[in-house]
Amino acid sequence: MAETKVKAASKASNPKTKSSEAPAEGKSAKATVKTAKQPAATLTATNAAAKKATGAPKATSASQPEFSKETYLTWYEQMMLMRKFEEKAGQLYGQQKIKGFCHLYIGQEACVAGAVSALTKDDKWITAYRDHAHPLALGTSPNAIMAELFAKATGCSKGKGGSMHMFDKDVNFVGGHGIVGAQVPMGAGIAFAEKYNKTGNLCIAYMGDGAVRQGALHEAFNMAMLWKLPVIFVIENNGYAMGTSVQRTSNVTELYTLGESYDMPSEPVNAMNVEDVHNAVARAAERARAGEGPTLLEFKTYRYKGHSMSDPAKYRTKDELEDYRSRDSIEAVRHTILTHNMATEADLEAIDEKIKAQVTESVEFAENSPFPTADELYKDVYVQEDYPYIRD
Ligand SMILES: Cc1ncc(C[n+]2csc(CCOP(=O)(O)OP(=O)(O)O)c2C)c(N)n1
Ligand SMILES: [Mg+2]
Repeated sequence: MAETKVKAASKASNPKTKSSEAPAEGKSAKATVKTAKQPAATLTATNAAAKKATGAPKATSASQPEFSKETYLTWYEQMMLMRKFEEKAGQLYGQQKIKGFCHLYIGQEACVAGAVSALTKDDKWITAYRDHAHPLALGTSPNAIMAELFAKATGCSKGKGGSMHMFDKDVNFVGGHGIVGAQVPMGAGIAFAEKYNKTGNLCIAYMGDGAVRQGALHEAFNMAMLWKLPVIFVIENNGYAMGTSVQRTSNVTELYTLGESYDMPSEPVNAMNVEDVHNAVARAAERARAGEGPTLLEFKTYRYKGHSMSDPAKYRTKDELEDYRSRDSIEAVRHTILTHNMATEADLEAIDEKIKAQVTESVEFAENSPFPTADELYKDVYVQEDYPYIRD
């Protein structure tokens, strides 16, 4: 059984493998998926799953590992790169090398790593402004992301996007969006194009818990269900929209239930656990590729830092932060790797050293790159090349 699952994992983590070809997932996970058509008994199970999703992570050390060694090592490296890159970005912001807005993803790494392993390289990604980790995991060079933070011409958005507007067409990352919730209908639109062009690809659209109160989200959910679009909507519920907790925003605090109004399969996911993220995204991808339409996943996660660099996060307790830190997704993966002898401490240290060198190189690259020239100002604004309505 464990052997089958390990094989399943390595197949699903192969970028060239379509998730629709991946073997069936775990039984317990399936029980958490529901639509409004399911009987009341399943609804109760789902609510229990919601509670479980906010609770302690699964003890991965006692049982057999769910995934292959390669998958765990890839997750470790990807998540460690996200964290070290952002810790450095935070320091550089303090030194005023990086200016403007800067929202860090530290604590939320599993939300991206688990999805990358469950999708293919051809799938499309879109998110909000907390957007450094997504392209990093998709394969954008750290140099191009650091240079973008420095507003340099060698950045992935040519230095004109900054922290909130990372883009990289080469890895199918469609941004990086500063207007809360704006990327949700865009994600549905991208999925529409994939369906229209019969590509077999899907779009994964991330949003924060604050974005779910936007009207456009409900229009997008309705149309995505009506047209059975291949889209995975992901709410990264990190508990707060700036300084406002989910509980202060609405009486509906189990955010995955918002999909029920549209009969959208919806489930809560313990996103401090990368395995759970992978499994939930793989299930959603399978449905999308089978023509069954969208899924709404509520990733229960946490950001260790404030909303942005200017937020001291005084609205939450130290105990709350420590509780999440004790369930850190990178530490959990590290623990699984070591307890199952997938690698030694020395092997992991070698990965850490490699990442440190990559981050150092990205800073040097950004420092030594030029700023965009003034003639870049009107470029990349419209597809058409002449601007008859702009006069000097
Ligand atoms: C339409 C709109 N309204 C308000 C803002 C200001 N704003 C920026 S971030 C933010 C909070 C969003 O929180 P959430 O969606 O939970 O994402 P998180 O920062 O937690 O990742 C707000 C209100 C905005 N950018 N766009
Ligand atoms: Mg939030």
